[in-house]
Amino acid sequence: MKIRTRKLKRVLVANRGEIAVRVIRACREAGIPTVAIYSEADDSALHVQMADRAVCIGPPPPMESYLNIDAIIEAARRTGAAAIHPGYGFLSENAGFAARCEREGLIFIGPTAEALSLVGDKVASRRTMSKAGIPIIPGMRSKGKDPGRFAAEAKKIGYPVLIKASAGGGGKGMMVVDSARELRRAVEASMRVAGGAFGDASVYLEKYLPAPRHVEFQVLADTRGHVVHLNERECSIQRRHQKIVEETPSVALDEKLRARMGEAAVAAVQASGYTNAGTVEFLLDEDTSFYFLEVNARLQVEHPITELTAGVDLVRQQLRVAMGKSLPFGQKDVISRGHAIECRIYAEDPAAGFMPSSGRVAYLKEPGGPGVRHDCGIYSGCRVPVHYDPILSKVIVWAEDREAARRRMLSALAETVILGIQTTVPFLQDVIAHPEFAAGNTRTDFLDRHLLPWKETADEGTLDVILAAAAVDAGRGSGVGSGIPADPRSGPSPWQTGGSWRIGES
Ligand code: MV4
Repeated sequence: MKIRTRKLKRVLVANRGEIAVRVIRACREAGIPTVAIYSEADDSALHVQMADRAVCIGPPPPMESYLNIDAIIEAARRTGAAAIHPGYGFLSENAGFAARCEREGLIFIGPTAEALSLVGDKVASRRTMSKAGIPIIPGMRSKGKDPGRFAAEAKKIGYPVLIKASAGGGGKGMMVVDSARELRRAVEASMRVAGGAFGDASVYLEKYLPAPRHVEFQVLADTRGHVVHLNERECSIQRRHQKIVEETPSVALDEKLRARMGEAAVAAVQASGYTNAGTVEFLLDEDTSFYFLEVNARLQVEHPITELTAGVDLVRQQLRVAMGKSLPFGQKDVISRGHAIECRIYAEDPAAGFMPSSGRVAYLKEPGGPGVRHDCGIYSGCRVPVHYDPILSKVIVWAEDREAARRRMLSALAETVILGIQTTVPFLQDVIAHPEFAAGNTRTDFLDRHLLPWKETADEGTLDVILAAAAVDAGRGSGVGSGIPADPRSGPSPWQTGGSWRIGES
C-alpha cells in the first residue's frame, strides 16, 4: 500500500510559554516556518519573539484568546498555516477543535478527533481497555445516576471507594468514600462538581488505592499502524493533582514489570486507535499490581525526561507523524540510558500556600552545564500575566544514575535565579534534598507527609547571593531593578533559591 506523505508548509503553535517555545524550536530545526498566536497580555512574550510570525488573537482571558477556536482557525487561514500544534493544556485534548481543524483542511498535530473523544471519556476508555485485556481498577464500567447502583457496586468491591467524573481526569470531582453512610452525599457532591467543571455530571465508582505510585508510559504511534513505547515516567510527587517533580526510570519498576506495563501501554494505544505522541497513565499499587488510569492525549509537560534517557526528540516525531511518515525505529531499538529528573518552576509563593505570583521578572539567571536543560518561557524583564497556568520553566537534568541526577538537580536549582516574582525554586530544592526523595520513597502522599505546609528555611544558598547582587546592580543600570530593595533582607525577599543546604554538602 502506497501512503502519501505531506510537507508541513507552516505550523501555527496554538499555545504560549515554555511549550510554545519548545515546539517553535523543533519546527525551526525541521525547516518549518512558525506562526505564534498571542493574547493582548502576551504581546512581548518569548514565544511571540521566537516565531517567524505572530498574530494577536484577542484579549487576555483564555476563552477569548488561547481557547478561542474561531480566532485561531482564522489566524491559521490568514497566515497560510498547514498545521496546528496545540501544545499541552488549552485546546490540546479538545475533540471539537481537532474535528474543526480536520473540516478546515488543517492538520491537527495530535490524534484524530475520534480517538480524542474516546480517551476523553474515562468510563468508555475503561471499557475499551478492559476488553483489550488491560487491567483496570475494580469498579463500574458504565456511568450512572442511580444511587442504588453505586451502593451495590461499593458493597461488591469493598470500601474505601472513589467517585470520579467520567469527563474528568486530573482529579476534579474526585471523592473518597469510607463507608456506605457517606456514599450518597459524595456521589451528589461529585456530580455537582463534575457538572460545573465539565458540563457533564456523570460519575463512576472505583476501588480506592490509598498510596499508589503514578507511573506513565510515553507512547508514539504513526498513521501506518506502528506503535512503540519509550518507557515510563514516575510522577508521584504532586500537589493538588499538579505534578511538581518527575523522573525516569521509576525506582519502583524492574525490567519484568516495565516490559509488562509497556506492553499494556502499547495495547491501550492500539485499542483506542490513538496516533501521534501520548501517555498511558497507570496506578501502581504496593503489591506491584498495576491498573490503567487514563490516556493523556497530548505532548506532556514532563516529556523532556524521556527525551533525555531515550535519545528521541518527541516533538520532531510528532511533526513526522503529522506528515504521514513512519516511525523511524521499532520497539527493539528503544533504549533508556541513565536517569533524568524534571522540576517544574511555577510562579507561585510556596511559603504562602502556593498563591499565584505575577508581575515583572526583574532578572533571570538560567542554569547550565553538562546534562542540564532549561525549557523556559520567560526572560529578564518579561511580564508574567495572571491569566494563565503559572508554569514558568522546567529544569531537566540527565546523569548516569539517580543519585548523580539528584545532585545535578540540586546544583542546577542553586544556579537558577528568578527575581521580581515568587517562584517554587526554594520548595523544589527542599523536595530534591529530602532524605525520603533521596531514598526513592516517592508515593503520591510524599508532599503531604513530608513537606506541607512549607516554610522557607533561613539558611541561604551561596551562589545565588552573588548573582542576585549582580542582578540588582544590572537593574540599576537598565531600570528593570526598580522594586527590588537594595538590602534583600528589608521588605519582601527577592531571594528565590534559599534552600537548607549548600553546594558541596553531602
Ligand atoms: C485514584 C487514586 C486512588 N485510587 N484512583 C488523581 C488524578 C487522577 N488522574 C487519578 N487520581 C487518583 N486516582 C483510585 N482508584 C489516587 C489518585 C491520586 C493520585 C494519582 C496520581 C498522582 C497523584 C495522586 C494524588 C492523589 C490521588
